[in-house]
Amino acid sequence: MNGRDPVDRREEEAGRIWNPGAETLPREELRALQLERLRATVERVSQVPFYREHFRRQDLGAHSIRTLDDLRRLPFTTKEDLRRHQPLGFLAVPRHEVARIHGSSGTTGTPTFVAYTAQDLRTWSELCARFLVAGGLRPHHTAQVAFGYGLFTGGFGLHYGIERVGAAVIPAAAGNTRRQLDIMRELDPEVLICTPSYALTIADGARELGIEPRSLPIRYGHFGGEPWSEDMRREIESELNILAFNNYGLSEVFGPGVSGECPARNGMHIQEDHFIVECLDPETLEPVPEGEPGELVITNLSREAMPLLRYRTRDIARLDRTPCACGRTTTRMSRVTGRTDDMLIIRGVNVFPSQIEEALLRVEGATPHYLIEIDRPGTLDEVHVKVEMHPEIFSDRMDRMQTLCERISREIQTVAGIRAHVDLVEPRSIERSVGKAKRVLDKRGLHRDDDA
Ligand code: DLL
Repeated sequence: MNGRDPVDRREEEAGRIWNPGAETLPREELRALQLERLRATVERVSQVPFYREHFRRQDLGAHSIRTLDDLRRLPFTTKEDLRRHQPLGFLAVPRHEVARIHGSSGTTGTPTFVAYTAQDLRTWSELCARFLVAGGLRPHHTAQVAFGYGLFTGGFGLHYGIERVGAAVIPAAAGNTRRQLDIMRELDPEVLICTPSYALTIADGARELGIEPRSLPIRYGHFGGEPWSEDMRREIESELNILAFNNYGLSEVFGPGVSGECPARNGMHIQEDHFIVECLDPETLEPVPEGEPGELVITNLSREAMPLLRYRTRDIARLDRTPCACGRTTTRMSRVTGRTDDMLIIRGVNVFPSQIEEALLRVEGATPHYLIEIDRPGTLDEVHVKVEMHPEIFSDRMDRMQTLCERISREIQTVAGIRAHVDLVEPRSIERSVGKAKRVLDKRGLHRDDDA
């Protein structure tokens, strides 16, 4: 079966480019195309009261965009702006031209809706097709989508991308791990599509049922929608014997499809004919030095229904403009290392949950299933990290457990620079997500519990 293919052959297969005309466009031509599309977008959003008002005050318009540097004259758009103009206050087309409406994955606050025209839906499928093919999908393949279908953009976005490639899609949707495994074993999909944490849940679920996860038919995984680490990739790849690819996007600027990895897996190629991505210091809003981490700020270039200018994603990543071995000419972004707003400040130290995960994966016996609990019983913050152990390590021997706790605590101190109490918990005792995992329980009442 598929799972037995040598990995190198799979890497070769993943080497294709879906749309070479767009993905390998010489930089000069790409910049010219971006400029033309930016002007058209500015013209288009002059219909939107939020931008119209700003343009009027600043005396701006499509005519003001002479070079790409003029992007910096355009206003930022924030999640709060979208919320203030709900529902659909950013619509740039008449309502009857809207073909679909999705929404943010908000767990709190007002959900924000995003709209698409029929043309937007075609563009979106193209964007997803590109990264899916870059990561091995072929027309003769079958892909199982274990993302939520609904307002969340993951399920439908990837679904239509797969169809665009001409592959078969199994819209399994999120959850019911046992059913996912049954489907997988009956239908032999080569490709699995979900959040990275759910991929591990599927592997765990298989073991529980006495199925060796590596014997499952899948060969490629496309994972996104939440942060994950290089260590987690290794874990997923070895558990499931697949090649795992990262892809990034957010509903406000389309959904999945902003960027995705090629076989070099050295950053995600940004689809720059459809987006301009800036990397800015979140305080000064000036560009960070080349290659430094900063907040990604995204401008839509091709969207009809709801193009956004300079959308502040709050995602922290680095940009890499050096050429890639795959031949694509686009800028790459690193993994998202955190969000400006999931950044925890613990006793004055900035900590991202992804750092805790990195620490856990360095310790044999710990799993990447964890929950960070922060409290402030007196004046100082206290951190407890609940960590699930591998079943074979879990034992009644207090001394062994104590040593493991200390190891983990030391690693957390090294990676994240904070002292944390580590509580080892039984395998499978931390609630599993079928979508995006919740990693933080902040009881201090300081951390804004936002969506995404
Ligand atoms: O999560 C879109 C998506 C679905 C992307 C499926 C990839 C695959 P939202 O629900 O609006 O949209 O959440 C967007 O999720 O701002 C990031 O913080 C986070 N995120 C998305 N992809 C990644 C990734 C979808 N590959 C928010 N790595 C974004 C890290 C990611 N974080």
